[in-house]
Amino acid sequence: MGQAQSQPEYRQPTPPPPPPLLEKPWRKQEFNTRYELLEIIRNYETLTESVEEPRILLVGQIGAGKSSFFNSVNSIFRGHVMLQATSGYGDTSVSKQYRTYPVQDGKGGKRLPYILCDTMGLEDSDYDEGIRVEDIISVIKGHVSDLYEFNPRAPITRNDRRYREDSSLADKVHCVVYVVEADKISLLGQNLLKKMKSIRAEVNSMGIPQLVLVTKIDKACPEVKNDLTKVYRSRYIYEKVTQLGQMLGVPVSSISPVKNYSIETELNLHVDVLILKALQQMLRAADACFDDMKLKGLAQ
Ligand SMILES: Nc1nc2c(ncn2[C@@H]2O[C@H](COP(=O)(O)OP(=O)(O)OP(=O)(O)O)[C@@H](O)[C@H]2O)c(=O)[nH]1
Ligand SMILES: [Mg+2]
Repeated sequence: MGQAQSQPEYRQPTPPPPPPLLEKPWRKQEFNTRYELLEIIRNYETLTESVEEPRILLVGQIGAGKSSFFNSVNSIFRGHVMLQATSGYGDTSVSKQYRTYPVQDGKGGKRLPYILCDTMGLEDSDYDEGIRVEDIISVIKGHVSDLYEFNPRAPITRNDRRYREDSSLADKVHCVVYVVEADKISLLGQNLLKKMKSIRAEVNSMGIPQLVLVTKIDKACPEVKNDLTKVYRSRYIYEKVTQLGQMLGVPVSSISPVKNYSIETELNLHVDVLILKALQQMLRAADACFDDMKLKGLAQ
């Protein structure tokens, strides 16, 4: 018998990586709609007697871009980039206080019909760090008033002078927005997810709509950094948004990707359109909250 000839080892050629841009966008978005969106938001009305200004609450990890989102919305309506809420990077949350921000339509202009509520960041730790879940729930129920300084070691109590015992429907939150960084979705820690899930469970039981804002899309994908209009064709952003939807148990349709104003000094049409679109979603969600409350006889 002849010796078996050793066959040359056959190696599968490594397939080329999929192209970074999808052929079709995963969501339709025109980028020349800034004017229409501004008008829709300016003319928004709640159609609910008891509440004129829906409260939109921003919740999320430290440094996720909550304060920057308020600054971005404020900048768009002011007509130039503004840094009203303190933002930046810190070892602990830069925002320590509960802040409720109305937005003005231009300098000295009329007050726009919604309030953005900014909180201290959540920490991915088991210890007394970052905002407490109980405090977020108290905020949602309308018990916490503007300028309350969160204490990571103890939740707000009835004895605090900023505790509002009898909160009205107008004091409560009408849409909860979870803010998550696009470039950190795979890195969300278990403790942080646990905190977000317990907030979600509580908010679900209160019947308040919940949305997700994915920030820093410019940091997560170079194609998007070069051209924001590619956001809905970015394979990476699509994969991350889908993954986040599964992690938080929310539909992809409730997730809005944005880039906040961070280093720029001038407004940009494409940045504005994504921010305004996200805000429009939040106002629509608040409307759903009011419709539900009317059905339950809790609002007129
Ligand atoms: N490139 C980029 N940077 C962003 C974006 N959003 C926020 N940043 C930057 O991220 C840092 C943190 O943003 P903040 O708005 O302070 O985050 P925060 O969620 O309010 O953080 P805490 O108050 O500490 O909980 C700041 O330096 C911002 O300029 C974004 O969309 N893109
Ligand atoms: Mg902040």
